[in-house]
Amino acid sequence: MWRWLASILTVAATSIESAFAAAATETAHWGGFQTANGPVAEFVVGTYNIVFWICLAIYILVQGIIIISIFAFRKRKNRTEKDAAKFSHNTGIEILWTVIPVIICMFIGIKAYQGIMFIKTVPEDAIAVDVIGYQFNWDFDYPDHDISIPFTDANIAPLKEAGINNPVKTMVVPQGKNVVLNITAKDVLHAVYVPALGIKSDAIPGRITYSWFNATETGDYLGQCAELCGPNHGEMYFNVRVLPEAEWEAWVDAERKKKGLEPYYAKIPAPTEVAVEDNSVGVSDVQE
Ligand SMILES: [Cu+2]
Repeated sequence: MWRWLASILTVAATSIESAFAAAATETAHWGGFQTANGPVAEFVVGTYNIVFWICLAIYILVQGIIIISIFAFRKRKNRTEKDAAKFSHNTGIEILWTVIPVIICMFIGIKAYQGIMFIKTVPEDAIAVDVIGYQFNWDFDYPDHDISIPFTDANIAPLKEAGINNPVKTMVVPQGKNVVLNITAKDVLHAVYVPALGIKSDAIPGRITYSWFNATETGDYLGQCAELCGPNHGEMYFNVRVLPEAEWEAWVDAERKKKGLEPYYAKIPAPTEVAVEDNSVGVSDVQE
């Protein structure tokens, strides 16, 4: 019996030890989440953490009561049926174990509702990217900038780390700016999933769903399809590259140049700005 108990304790100690070892690395949360990048991901991971600790406390409480009961109330030689407790109800405890779970559920419900409102309220200044899923890839179009992502790249660090060698498309976004993804699909259901940025949204044919984020750290972040959509669903990866704002603007202008379009962000020469101001005065004069 004691050997059995010792082996259980050893397993528990080993799991706790490995959990804390994982917590020490920055790349992965020991509950399974990637390091949150930006306010949306922080809200998602923060809410998960609160719920996780509540669950852990309940688990320890319930298991503790079970283990104590097994040992304290086990059958003993000098005990007979007459020694057993005869009560079947305890009003105080029954009120307590009704009220406490209600409070916990209400707290989690309110927290989840706040999260949904936060995730679904897109900031007005968000830069739009249209995301279109199809079997088995993604299109990323920038409607305000008249560009789309044409290139694929197999040489992306998070892909390499995950053992993925297929070339994938890279959505390029600026650091510290609000970005909204307008998501749809061409054929069947897909889902856009970028764990580090807190994005997970269904891509539904004939419907537009949306999701926003604001990446505070630069770098490459692995995304994938999270809705079983066919035989190559497991290879429907993409990359999100977060660039410093100035570099992103230069990238937009370079992509526009490839299409023969004027730069979007490069500064307009001073004389033109003066001319625009003069015109506006003229227009307002006419209107008056
Ligand atoms: Cu899929």
